[in-house]
Amino acid sequence: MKTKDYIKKEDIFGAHNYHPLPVVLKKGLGVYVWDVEGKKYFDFLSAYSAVNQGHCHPKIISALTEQAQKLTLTSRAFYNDVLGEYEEYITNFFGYDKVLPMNTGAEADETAIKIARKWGYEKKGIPENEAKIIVCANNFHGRTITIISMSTDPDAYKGFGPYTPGFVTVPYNDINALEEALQDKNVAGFLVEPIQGEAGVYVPDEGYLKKAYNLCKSKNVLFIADEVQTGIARTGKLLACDHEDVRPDILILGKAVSGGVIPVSAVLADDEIMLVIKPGEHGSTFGGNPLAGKVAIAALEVVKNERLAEKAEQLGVIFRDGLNLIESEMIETVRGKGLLNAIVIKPKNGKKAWDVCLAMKENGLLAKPTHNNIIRFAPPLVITELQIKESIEIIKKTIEQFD
Ligand code: IF1
Repeated sequence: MKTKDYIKKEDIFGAHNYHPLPVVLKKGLGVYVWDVEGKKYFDFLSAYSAVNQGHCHPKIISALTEQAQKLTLTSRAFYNDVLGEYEEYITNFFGYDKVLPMNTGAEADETAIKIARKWGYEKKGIPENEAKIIVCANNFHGRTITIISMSTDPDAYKGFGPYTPGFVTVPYNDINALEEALQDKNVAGFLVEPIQGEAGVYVPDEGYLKKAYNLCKSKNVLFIADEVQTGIARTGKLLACDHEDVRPDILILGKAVSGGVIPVSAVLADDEIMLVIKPGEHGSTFGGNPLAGKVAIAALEVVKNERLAEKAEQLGVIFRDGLNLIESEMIETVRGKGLLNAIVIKPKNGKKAWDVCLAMKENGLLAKPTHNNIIRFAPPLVITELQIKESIEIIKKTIEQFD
């Protein structure tokens, strides 16, 4: 089968809920992926930052295969001999009393919302069914009905109503708007992405998160950080909130918790908050399974042992400097933090970000446009300085083809 045959099969038998770049991948190792024709590429998407540790990291894969031969799933109806070890590891790793293990990012966001609402009723004294969660315009937290209910993007919510009530939207990076919304005594939590990924790698002003956190504290409101995309070393610190020394009351993690190997997500909080959830009130069949536990421990060990946060910080500077040196009127802006970056493309002769991504693919680098004119660059954090420089050359050469 050739590329077009694989694409045709998906088109016939799969729902049409995606519009992928026309490349069919069959192998990945570290920062590289290979397509079915044998062509090699730099992966500058990393499965939307799930593969921070690089494709098929040998340590993570060996944890996977070892545990897969012993025990994969018990459900939470019984104890298993890995979950406690994993819970101890991840809570120590991020510095929280407790973890609630789930599978996907959306589930973890939903979990955080449930915890915040319950906390609002039991601890803050909000009248039953009146809790509100403040969210930001242009957020992305996943695809469930409740999550799209807090989206401001018509592609995400239109046609899928009726929506879940209980959300208040404020503009992102607007501290005054947040302060005003916090006047409402029924607010239980403020849910925020430290950098908005889907919005196009939108980095808020320095100090925004810290001020937002302090405002939340002054109103007895939980500061809930969705670090599904920004967490686990991507932005140059273990968590993007670490850049401002903010410790979220509820921390939401997903994607790279498993290095992109299997779906693993996690919600972390201290006892005062987490213990409002009682047996039978939340969970999932796969959440906390022993395979996930072993994979996540290995994936987090890689982050620490290979100093991926420090690498992301250093290489991010080199990468943005390199992009800023490209002289082209097609590049309107370069922005980002660590190795979560984006360029804003100014269309030229009808050529848009999509065309640039197609041309980069031909030149051996994979990235995906968002919102028509933005290209996100997020390579695996195991990338070397030499590889970063090679990548800059590919991007430069590609952009220059349009001049
Ligand atoms: C898709 C975007 C990225 C997320 C944050 C929760 C979730 C995500 C901050 C949900 C998921 C994804 C999912 C992916 C595309 C993608 C994405 F472009 F849509 F915005 F990464 F930038 N919180 N992000 O970014 O996690 O349930 O998917 O595990 O194909 O929908 P999930």
